[in-house]
Amino acid sequence: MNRTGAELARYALEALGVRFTFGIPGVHNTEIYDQLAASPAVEPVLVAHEGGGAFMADAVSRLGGSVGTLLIVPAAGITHAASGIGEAFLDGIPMLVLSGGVRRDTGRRYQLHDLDQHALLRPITKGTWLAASHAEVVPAIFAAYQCATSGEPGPAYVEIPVDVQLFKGDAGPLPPTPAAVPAPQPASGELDRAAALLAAATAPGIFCGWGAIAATAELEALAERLGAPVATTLQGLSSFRADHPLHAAFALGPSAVPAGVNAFAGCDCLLAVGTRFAEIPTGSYGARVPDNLVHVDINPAVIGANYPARVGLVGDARPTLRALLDRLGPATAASGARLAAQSQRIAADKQAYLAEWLAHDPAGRVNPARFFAALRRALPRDGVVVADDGNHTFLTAELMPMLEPRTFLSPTDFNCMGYCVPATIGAKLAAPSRTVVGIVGDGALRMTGLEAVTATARGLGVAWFVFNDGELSQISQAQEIPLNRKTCTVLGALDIAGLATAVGAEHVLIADDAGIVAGIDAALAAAARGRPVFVDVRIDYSKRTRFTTGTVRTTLNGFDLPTKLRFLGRALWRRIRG
Ligand SMILES: Cc1ncc(C[n+]2csc(CCOP(=O)(O)OP(=O)(O)O)c2C)c(N)n1
Ligand SMILES: [Mg+2]
Repeated sequence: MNRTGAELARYALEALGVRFTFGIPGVHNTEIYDQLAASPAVEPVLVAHEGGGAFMADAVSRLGGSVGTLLIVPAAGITHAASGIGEAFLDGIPMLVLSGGVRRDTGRRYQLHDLDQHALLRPITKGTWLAASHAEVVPAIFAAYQCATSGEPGPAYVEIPVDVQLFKGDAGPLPPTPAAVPAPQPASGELDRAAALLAAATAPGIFCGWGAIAATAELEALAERLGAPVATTLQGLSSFRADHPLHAAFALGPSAVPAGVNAFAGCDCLLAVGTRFAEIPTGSYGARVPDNLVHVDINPAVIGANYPARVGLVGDARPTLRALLDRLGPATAASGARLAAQSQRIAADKQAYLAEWLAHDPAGRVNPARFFAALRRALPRDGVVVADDGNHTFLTAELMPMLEPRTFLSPTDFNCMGYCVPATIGAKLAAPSRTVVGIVGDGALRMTGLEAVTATARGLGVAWFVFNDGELSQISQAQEIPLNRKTCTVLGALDIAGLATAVGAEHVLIADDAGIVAGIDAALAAAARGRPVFVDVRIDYSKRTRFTTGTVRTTLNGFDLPTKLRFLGRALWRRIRG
C-alpha cells in the first residue's frame, strides 16, 4: 500500500506507545504534525522553545511509562533542542528525536535548515538514522526507539526528509513493533564473589543512582539484610526513600551531610548500583571508596571508570540485586546489630543537622530548612519535585526528603540550567493526577521562564518556587572566598509577579518565614485548580550547604602547592585591599 512518510511516522509513533511529541512546526515537519492532529493516541504539544520541549520530553521519560519524543525542525530546532538532548544523553534518559530534513529530490543547495543534522547530533545521541525512502521510515523509528531504550538509555535521532513526508511511496511490509532488548546478565560466579564480599564485610555501605530507580524494593531489602547505610547520587535522590532508617544522605564522601559522612566513615565494602561515580555525587571525586567495591551497572564502560571495582556486575539493577539477595540469605546477628546502630546514629545526625539549620537566622528572609519542612508536609508522598541547577538544587538534596521513586528530577551530568520550568510541565503532562512542583533559581528562571505559557495554555496546575536571591549563587559562593568579587554573578532585578502576569500564571510571595505555610498552601491550591503559579521565595542563602563547602574544600586540596599558595595569596591580598 502506498503511504506518505508522514503517515508512516504516525504509524510508528502510535505503535511505540508514544503519548506526546514536543516541538514547533515548520515547513519541514508540518505533514507529520497534521497526521498527529488526527491521531487518537499521540498528542503533539506546542512549546515556546525547542530547548524547553526537550526538557519536557526528558521529564516524560523520567516519570516512566512512555518515551519522551521531540518533533522539531532541522538545524534551528535541533540546535535549540540540543541542551535538553545533551542532558538526556549524559543523564541516561531515553528520548526519541524526530525532525524533518531538507528535500533530497530537487538537487537544490542552500535550502532552509540545510546542515548535516547527524553531525550536529552525533556527540549527544546514542545513534542517528536517516529515513531516505518510504521503506526506511518505520524501521528507522523503531531502531532509534530500541537504541534509546536499551542498555543505558539515551536519545536517538531520526531525520525524515520533506519529500519522503509529502509524497506517497511503497513502504513494503511494515516490521513488527520491536521487542525490548534483553539486558545483559552477570555471570553466576561473579554474583557469588560479590555476595561473598558483601557477606564478609564488617561495615558495608550502599551507593545508588538513577540506574537503581526501578529496584527500590530490592535495594531496601539489601540494605536491611546487610545493615548497610545508603547514600544516593543527586540524579538518583529518589532511588532510596529518605524516611527509611538506613537512608543516610545525598552524596558520598566529605560533601555529604554529617549523617552520610559518619555512616560511611569506616565503610569496608561498597555496593554501588546504577551510578557512574560522576563529579557531583562524589563531591568532585572527594569520595573515599573502599577496595572492596561491587559495582552494578547496565553499561560495562561505567564499571570501575573512576574507582576500581573488585567485582563488576553488568546487568539490570533489579534482577542483579535479587540474585545477590538470594545468595546472601537471611540476616545475621552482626548485620542486625549494624542495622540498629546505623539507624540510631543516622537518625541522631539527621536531627542535629536539621536543628543546626533551623537555628540559623535568615535575617528576615526565608530559612531554606523551614521552607522544605513545610513543603514536605504539604506535598503528598508521590508529589514530584523538579529542580534546576544551582544552590537551590543542593539545598533541596540536603533538606527535602524524597519518599517515593521517580519523585525527584534534576539536570545532572550535563548540568543544564533552564531545566526546571519546562521539565515541570513535562512531568505534569505525564502524571496529571500527581502534584508537581519546581524549585528553580532566579538565574535559571531567566533562561526558560517564558515556557510557562505552555502550562497556562494547557491548564496545567504546577507551582514553581523561585529561589529569589538575586545571584547566580552556586557560582558566586565559589567566587566569594578565593576571588572576593562576584564577576557576572549578580543578577539585575526580575519582576516575578510581572512574569506571572505576562504568561497568564498566578503569583504568590513568600517574603519571610512567617509567610511560608500560607504561601505554599496558596500555591498548591492554585495548582490544584489547574493554574500554574510562580512563587517568589525570598530565600536566605547565607548558610552554605555541606555539598558546597565540602566540594570547594576537595577542589582546593587537589591543587598543587604553588597553585594553593597563589590562590591563598590572591584571596588575602583582595581581602586586605577590599
Ligand atoms: C546553561 C548553563 N549555564 C551556566 C551554568 C553554570 N552554573 C551552574 S549553577 C549556576 C547558578 C545558577 O543560578 P540560579 O539559577 O539563580 O540558582 P542559585 O544558585 O542562585 O540557587 C550557574 C551559572 C550551567 N550549569 N548551565
Ligand atoms: Mg539565584
